[in-house]
Amino acid sequence: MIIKSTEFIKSATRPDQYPASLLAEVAFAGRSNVGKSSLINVLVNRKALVRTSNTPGRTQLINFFNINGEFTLVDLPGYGFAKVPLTVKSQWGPMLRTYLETRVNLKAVVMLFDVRRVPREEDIQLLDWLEECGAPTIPVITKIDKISRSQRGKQIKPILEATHLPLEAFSLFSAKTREGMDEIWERIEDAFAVEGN
Ligand SMILES: Nc1nc2c(ncn2[C@@H]2O[C@H](COP(=O)(O)OP(=O)(O)O)[C@@H](O)[C@H]2O)c(=O)[nH]1
Ligand SMILES: [Mg+2]
Repeated sequence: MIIKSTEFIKSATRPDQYPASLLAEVAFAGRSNVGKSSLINVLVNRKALVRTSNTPGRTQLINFFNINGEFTLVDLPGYGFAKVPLTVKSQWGPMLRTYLETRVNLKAVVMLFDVRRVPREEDIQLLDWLEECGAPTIPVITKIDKISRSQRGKQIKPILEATHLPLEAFSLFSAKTREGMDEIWERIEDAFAVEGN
């Protein structure tokens, strides 16, 4: 993928605030601090198109970015951060489900898993919602640089068990080394290419 331009379009919580443009769209989902924003920045080769953070749980908006004037990347709000107020927590599910159910131009959702963490109930819940929404899921195990190559199999096993997905379903990624970037782009481009999806 050659990136010619990147532009923040807007933030939204409700469908009437989503961009009217129905360009092909790919969204990024996963718990707070898993590395969604970092993955997007690596994919578009920009240091800070999307703000990354050590204070997870802040982004409770759906953020839309236009790429090359051709398609849209969507940074979805994270979940699972203990310090987020309960009111915000209770809004997260409906906000996300509404987006997944109503966004007709959604072509794929990249779902991230931290290689060092065992998936929790919310992750599995989200996977179920993604399955229902009709757009294909692209599962990614990220922060792969944090563990040695020899530890990979052992670290990944709990993720495979919890998600019931085979190893081949996952792309392995590191925002630090950019390992896996080309493969994730290929999978996104494949999803864009599917007619009528
Ligand atoms: N070592 C390493 N750190 C990462 C990676 N991806 C994200 N991070 C760090 O994890 C933190 C959260 O990342 P961010 O992209 O803001 O997560 P988000 O909340 O899911 O958007 C930041 O401090 C990032 O620098 C990665 O692949 N490797
Ligand atoms: Mg983020």
